[in-house]
Order: sequence, then structure tokens, then C-alpha cells
Amino acid sequence: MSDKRSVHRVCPFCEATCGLTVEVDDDAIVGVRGDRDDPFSKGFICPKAYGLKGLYHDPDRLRRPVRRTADGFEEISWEEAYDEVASRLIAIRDEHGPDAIGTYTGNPIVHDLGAVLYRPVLQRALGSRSLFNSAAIDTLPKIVQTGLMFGRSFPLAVPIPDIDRSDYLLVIGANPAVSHGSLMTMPDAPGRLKAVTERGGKLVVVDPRRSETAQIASEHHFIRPGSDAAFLLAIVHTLFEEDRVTLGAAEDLVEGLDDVQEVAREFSPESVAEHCGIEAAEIRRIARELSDAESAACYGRLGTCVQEFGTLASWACELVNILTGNLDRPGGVMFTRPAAPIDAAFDGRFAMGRWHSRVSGRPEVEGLIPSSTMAEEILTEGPGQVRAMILMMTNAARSAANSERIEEAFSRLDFLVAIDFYINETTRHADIILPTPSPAELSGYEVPFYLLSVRNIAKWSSAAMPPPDDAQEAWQVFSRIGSRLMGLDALDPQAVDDLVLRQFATAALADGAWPELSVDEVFDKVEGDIGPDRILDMLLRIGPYGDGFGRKPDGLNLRKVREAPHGIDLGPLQPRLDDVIGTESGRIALAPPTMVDDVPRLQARMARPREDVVLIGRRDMRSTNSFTHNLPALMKGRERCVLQVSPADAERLGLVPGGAARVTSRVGKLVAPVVVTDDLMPGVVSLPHGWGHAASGTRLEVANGRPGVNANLLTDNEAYDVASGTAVLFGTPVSVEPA
Ligand SMILES: Nc1nc2c(c(=O)[nH]1)N[C@H]1C(S)=C(S)[C@@H](COP(=O)(O)OP(=O)(O)OC[C@H]3O[C@@H](n4cnc5c(=O)[nH]c(N)nc54)[C@H](O)[C@@H]3O)O[C@H]1N2
Ligand SMILES: Nc1nc2c(c(=O)[nH]1)N[C@H]1C(S)=C(S)[C@@H](COP(=O)(O)OP(=O)(O)OC[C@H]3O[C@@H](n4cnc5c(=O)[nH]c(N)nc54)[C@H](O)[C@@H]3O)O[C@H]1N2
Ligand code: SF4
Ligand SMILES: [Mo]
Repeated sequence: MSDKRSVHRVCPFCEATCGLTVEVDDDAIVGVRGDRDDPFSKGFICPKAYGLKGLYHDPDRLRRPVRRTADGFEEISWEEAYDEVASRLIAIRDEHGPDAIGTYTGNPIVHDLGAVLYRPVLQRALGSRSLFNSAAIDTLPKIVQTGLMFGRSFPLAVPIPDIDRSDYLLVIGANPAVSHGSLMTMPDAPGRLKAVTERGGKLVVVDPRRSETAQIASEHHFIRPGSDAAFLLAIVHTLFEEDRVTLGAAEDLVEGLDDVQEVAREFSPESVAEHCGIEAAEIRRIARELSDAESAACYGRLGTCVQEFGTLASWACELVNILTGNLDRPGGVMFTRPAAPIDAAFDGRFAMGRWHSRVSGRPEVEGLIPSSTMAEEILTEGPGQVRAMILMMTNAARSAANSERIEEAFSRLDFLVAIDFYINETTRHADIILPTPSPAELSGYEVPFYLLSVRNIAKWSSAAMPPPDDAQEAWQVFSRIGSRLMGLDALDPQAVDDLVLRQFATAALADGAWPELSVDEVFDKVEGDIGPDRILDMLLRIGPYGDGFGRKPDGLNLRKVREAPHGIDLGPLQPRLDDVIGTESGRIALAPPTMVDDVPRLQARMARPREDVVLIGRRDMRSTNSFTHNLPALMKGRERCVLQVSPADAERLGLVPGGAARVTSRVGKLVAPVVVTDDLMPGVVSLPHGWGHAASGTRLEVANGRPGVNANLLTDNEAYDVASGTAVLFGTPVSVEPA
């Protein structure tokens, strides 16, 4: 008799946290549907959700550790793998010091609860300053901006557009209709966006491409890549000029307003119009509409981050929200109140610039070094040179700027270990690959995303399938390697984990929210024996809705969350500005020197002639960065890795639809198929990232069959947003010619 069951969980393929119902028959996943009873997503899913099944069954996916040999990879046991990884790392550390071992964390790690909670264990054991992270590719400007303005570590003070109640949404440099939102967790982004206009509100999109979001908007404006800070400062200028500045909830909670006024004085709409490609009268109108709306939110994401002025653009976006009185106002931008407050477990005060990177002297941000410096830190000899890397779920050889140099760097390392389940363009360089189970085999809780969601939500994800008997989850991998690095090999995993829990509890109780609760009581009462679940139980119980370990019997704990398989809706966002601000003065810093000092660079840019053609990125409904390209269900249909070009540029450059173009930048070149579309602004071409498969030595049969080209052969790691160190991925100067 077959064993049929339905399992409820969250989709792990983007930040939207859609609820899934996974149909399982014996040892096969037979279906994936939207969970209609999920109070947040109400049944919505996108095509990527089916990837859960494809990934689970993918024959190319590694189930056991592998070691590189002269002619490929051979399977080894976990014990062998741990022994080799630990002994190689310890030897390198003993000879060259802790900074010689770097780590790089990729995007998918945020969906793995165990990895999120235990990565710090490994990181502490390493004691290395060579910390790279995909957040340092895509989010560093936001980390710097929110950190300097609100004084809190990321993501504890990220204002989230309250989209369900907003009357006016200005989307600048984001395409949530396809990306489904980022730093703005919201299932059914298309539905939520459409609802803004359906209830009489306005959706305005500012983007060099008429994106899928622009297509459902009230209006769309082309903007020249990299000019967003100037555009947004012109809105701020107009607010001051027309005496429209109002602070709302932030009244009495800001400092530096005069400095902002002084900066904005230089950015009249007339003075930026030509640079941005948007008429002055339009900029003024948008400023007035933002100011007149009952509630409004300005939302920027990758387009305002991974560009030449990412920190200034993110700052100006926030200024628009604050100076129109929309901070902490329903329908404006608000702060989520998460049920599992991960911040309880760390200090939470923002810091940057405490040291600088070894080779090019970029400031660290919250302990992270900009990813744009990774290759030079590996390739440049001298004390502190990175000689070994631990890659945690990243395909950096396709996702980081100037990826050819990254690959060269990886191939020169003394030792490379990858926690990953594919042999892909990056991990083919590894000495050892440690595969953790696929998402369908893991249970969990989206701790980071419930910190950034447009409603307050708690939901447990159940594993749909059991992992293989000998599988190791990411938390076990981090804990096992970490304990060996600390010389704790003699302790059994239970004893190590008890130490980890006690450390978490000590940090979590330090803020004094539960004065009568002791670490011992937490240790005795927390549910679960070992691993991330009991840490989560603790966080939920001491969180704002928690049961306080019995002190508030109606409150939440992990058992109650688990007993609600579709998830628990804790309601719309509530005002909470007071407890978010963490600056020393207790006020929001409106004009941090890091931003103000960078303004002359923007002015100098505006004075220079612009490039003939620049390259920007593009996301696709069926991809999540690079790693979904081996899933047949997501790889059907037309070619997606194409260069989009405007009709004017096609004509001027001699490109024909269906032809091929050679694209050349300072660092590399490639040839891509051409699609001509008036969705692109003249002077701008667009290519998606995460492609460029079919590299030798990879095991990706499906992806290698439709390889596409690697956009990051063109992006330049030496072009970066100075304030944060983020490499420019959008706005790369290129030349384009027929191939
Ligand atoms: N389907 C799908 N969803 C995803 C992902 C995916 O790969 N596929 N990836 C996930 C990840 S890791 C992230 S970080 C999020 C990203 O989420 P988003 O930021 O919403 O995604 P993008 O599509 O990169 O949107 C950036 C937009 O900025 C525009 N743009 C480019 N340069 C500029 C500029 O200089 N100024 C302005 N104003 N706009 C500009 C682009 O045309 C594009 O429309 O998406 C997540 N969701
Ligand atoms: N040109 C350009 N470049 C970009 C971007 C862009 O818009 N344009 N976007 C940037 C952004 S926003 C981001 S976040 C980065 C993303 O870049 P990365 O963080 O490198 O993400 P992926 O390319 O998807 O690679 C993820 C890796 O993790 C592995 N993996 C996935 N899930 C799991 C899992 O559950 N367990 C294990 N063990 N392994 C897993 C996959 O096999 C793959 O090797 O790319 C950036 N690069
Ligand atoms: S929108 Fe994101 S979370 Fe929802 S089904 Fe698609 S990939 Fe999954
Ligand atoms: Mo990202």
C-alpha cells in the first residue's frame, strides 16, 4: 500500500515565503500546490515552486561528500570529509593565521534555519576577518544606510513598505512583479501591486527598463542607470522648496535636517533632469503627489543598490519616506515585529570601518568585506593573504562581478571547501564538496524573512521527505567543523550543542526583557534535544508574542507554531519607531557624514559626459539566480539568456533581432543573442545573470544543455559604490557590435 500524504511548508526559492502543499507518495514528491489556507499567501505560487520537486529528484544533485581527484570527483564518507577539511584548515591556520581562511556565504543560506543559526558557530571558531557574503554583493548599501541612519545592525531597522494599505507606491530600481519582492517579504507580489491601483491608489515605477512591474503600474518613467540619487534628492529639494517637509512619527526623533536641506539645495529638478532623463516638471509632480498622498512609500531594491551610487540612492529613498511623514505610518514604511527576534541573540548595534580590507583598504561593514575585494585578497601575496575558502551555498563564479578573476582566484587557493549540492562552475574548483539535503528534506522557519515581511507572520515549514540516513544538515556541518577547529573533537555533538544553546540563551537574555528568566530555566524548559529547533523555540518564547516559558500561557512557542501547519497571521504592521532607533543620540541620523561626504562624487559624475551604452541586469520568473537551471520543469520554453536592446540602439549599432551581439567591457567580453524591444531605454542594454553553464568538469546535465552566457564576465569589480564598497552590477559601460 502506498503512503500518500500532504505536507505544508514555505517555498524556499525567493523571499516571498509562499505557502506550499507538497503531495508525497511513498518516496516521491508527486505534486506541489499553493496552500489556500496559508493566511499570508492564500494559495499563490509562481512556477519556481515546482523546483522543490525537481531539486529533490535531480540525479545530478550530490547526496554524499565528494573529493576532487586527478580525473573528477570521488565519493567519500562524512567522517573522512570532516577529518580532511579540519586538518587542512588547521594546518593553514597554524601556518598563516586565522585571516588566511576566508568564508563566502551565498544567497540560499538564508532559507536554511540551521545554517542561519549555526553559521556564527563556525565563524567564531574560525576567528577570521576574511568574511565575504552575497549580502555584500546585493545589500551592502542598505546595510550601511539603515545602519548609519537608525543605528541598528541589519536587518533590524529596515523600513518595509506597508503595501497593503499604501495609497502611493514609488518603485525605483526594483521589479517585484518578477522578483516577488526583496527586503519586503510578500507572497503574491503581483496581486498586492495591482491592489494598490484597484483601491484607487497610484503605483509609479522608475526604471531604465519597462519592467513587468512597470507594465501594471499607473505610470512608468525611464531613468538613466545610476542617476537615482540625483532624482530622489530633487524630490527632497522640491519638498523643502515648497515647504512640504513633514516628519509625522519621526518628529522630535531626527537630527541633521538642516544638513539635508543644504545638500538638497544643489539638486533642483531642473539641474538633474537631463542627467536622469526625466523632465523637471515630472519630478516636481511626483514630489507633490508623494507629499499629498494620505500615505506613500518609496521602495528601491537592486536598481538602487548595485550601482555606482547605491548608498546615496538608498539614503535619498529613505529621506523621501521620512520627509513626507511616511515613516512608521500605516500605508507608509513600517517595521516588522518578528515573532522570533534573532536580534535578541546579538548586540544589534551597527558598526563599520573598524578595520579596512588588506589590499584596497575598503571599510568593513558589520564584519563583512565587500565581495568585490575577494579575488584580490586571494591573489595578492603578503601577510593575511587568503589561502583557503569555505564557500557556503554560492556560485560566486557566476554571481560575483568580474567572475573570471574570481575563478582564477579560486583555482589558486591552497584549499577550497564548498557546502553545496551541485558540482557547478564554482564548486568544480573545490577540493571537497559537502552536500547538505535539498530544501524538501529540511524543516525550518524563515527567521530572516519574517523580520522583513509586510505582515507579522509565524510559520513552520515541515520537511516533505526524510533526508538519507547518513545525511548531514548545514547546522551539523558548521558545528562539526567548528568544534574541530576549536579543539573540541573529544566532546560529543550533544555536549557541543548544549554549549551553543547556552551561549544563545545568555546573549538573548542579556537585554533584560525577561528579568526573572535564567539561562538554566531556558535550558531545562526549552523543547527539543539538539539542533536549531530548540534555539527557535527559545526565540519564539522570549519574543514579543512569546509565552515567556510559562509566564504568558497564551503566548507562542514552537509547539503552537507547529500545530498551525498553514501558518499564524499576527496581524498588520504596527507603529514601533521608538524601539527601533539604536543610535547613540536616540535620533535618526538624517545626514550621516558617509553619505554627505559622497555627494561631491555624484556631482562630479553629473558633470561628466555619459557613456554611449551601459549594461543592466534582469531577473526572470523561472530562475533563482543560478541554481535553478538544472531543473527541467523550469528550463522549458524560449531562450531567456538574451541581450535586450532598444530599437534605436539596434538601428544605430547595426543589431538585428535574432542576431548576435558581441558585448565588451573593461574586464571581458561575450556574445549573446539579441532581442529588440522598446521596453528598454536607448543607451541601455540588459542581460540576466546566473547563466554561462557548460563549463568543463561540472555535473549539470540540464543546465549545460542550455548554457546561456555569463553576464558577470562583463561586470567590473573595480567599479564600486564608494560609500559601501559594493561592486557595480547595473550600469557597466560596454560597447556592443554585431557578432
Ligand atoms: N524570479 C526571480 N526572483 C528573484 C530572484 C531571481 O533570480 N529570480 N532573485 C532574488 C534575489 S537574490 C534578489 S536580491 C531579489 C532582487 O529583487 P529586485 O531588485 O526587485 O530585482 P531586479 O529584477 O534585479 O530589479 C531591479 C530593477 O532595477 C532596474 N534597474 C537597473 N539599473 C537601475 C538603475 O540604475 N536605476 C533604477 N531605478 N533601476 C535600475 C532593473 O531594470 C530592474 O527592473 O530578487 C529575488 N527574487
Ligand atoms: N550581473 C548580476 N550579478 C548578480 C546579480 C544581478 O542582478 N546581476 N544578482 C546578485 C544577487 S542579488 C545575488 S543574491 C547573488 C546570488 O548569487 P549566489 O549567492 O552565488 O546564488 P546562486 O548563484 O543561486 O548559487 C547558489 C549556490 O548554492 C547552492 N544551493 C542552493 N540551495 C542550496 C541548499 O539548499 N543547500 C546547499 N547545500 N546548497 C544549495 C547551489 O547549488 C549554488 O551553487 O547574485 C548576484 N549577482
Ligand atoms: S513567489 Fe517566491 S516563494 Fe512564492 S512560489 Fe515563487 S519562488 Fe516560491
Ligand atoms: Mo540577492
